[in-house]
Amino acid sequence: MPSKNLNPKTWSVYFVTDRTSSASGNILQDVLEVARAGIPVIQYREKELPYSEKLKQAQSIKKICDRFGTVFVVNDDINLAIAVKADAIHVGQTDLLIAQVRERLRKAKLKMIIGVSVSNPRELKKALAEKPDYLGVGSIFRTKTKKDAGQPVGLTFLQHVSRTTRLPVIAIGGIKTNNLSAVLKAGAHGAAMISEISSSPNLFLRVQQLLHLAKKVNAQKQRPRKPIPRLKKLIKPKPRIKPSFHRK
Ligand code: TZP
Ligand code: MG
Repeated sequence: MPSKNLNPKTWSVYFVTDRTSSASGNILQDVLEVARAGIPVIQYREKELPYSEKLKQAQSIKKICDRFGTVFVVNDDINLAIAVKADAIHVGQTDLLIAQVRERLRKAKLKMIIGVSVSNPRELKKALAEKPDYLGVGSIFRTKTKKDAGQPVGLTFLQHVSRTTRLPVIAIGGIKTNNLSAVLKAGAHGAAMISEISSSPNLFLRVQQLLHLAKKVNAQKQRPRKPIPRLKKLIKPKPRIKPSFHRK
């Protein structure tokens, strides 16, 4: 099994499943394409499905993720996350408290990365006190994918979160190829996407393009800025020649 990169700061592009936004309608096929393209992380997020069906799908996705060295995250459902031995669990504000998640993991003798969503300063304060392993911030832009996403929080809030904490920050909501660069420049370590990936006619290519772009932007962010040379030193002073009538 290839090793997985368990540092959320390296999760530049993060795929979240959603059968209702999938062009193929087959999330296992989507997951396979996305994993094959080298995405570092996939989250299983399927609402309103019977547990037995979710379990079957999650088990298959876990296998694909293990085969490609992709981190496997389960959304919300701690029972499911434990049953499939996910690498990580992501909880929203209305889901379990992180303390409860930790207690369940301790009893199951499992270690998982824990992510939590924040969409305003109050939630940020609460989340920081709970000490998760990473933060999901959003919805950054308007999105049709999550009906109850509320008002977009925008790049300003994302920038505020990134400056407030040293925790890894993953942005979500309305992120597309054409705004990914702005999201990463605002301080996010990575961007989670549903429709931009799942509604693409070629998921493999789309993910490769997104990864390439994220790598370029993140490399620019990390490069130390060249100090601007002092102008004075650059402009050599012209030798002052006294007008000849002054010379003796
Ligand atoms: N949480 C906040 S916005 C969102 C979730 C799950 C939906 C993101 O979907 P899309 O299609 O990438 O905007
Ligand atoms: Mg949730």
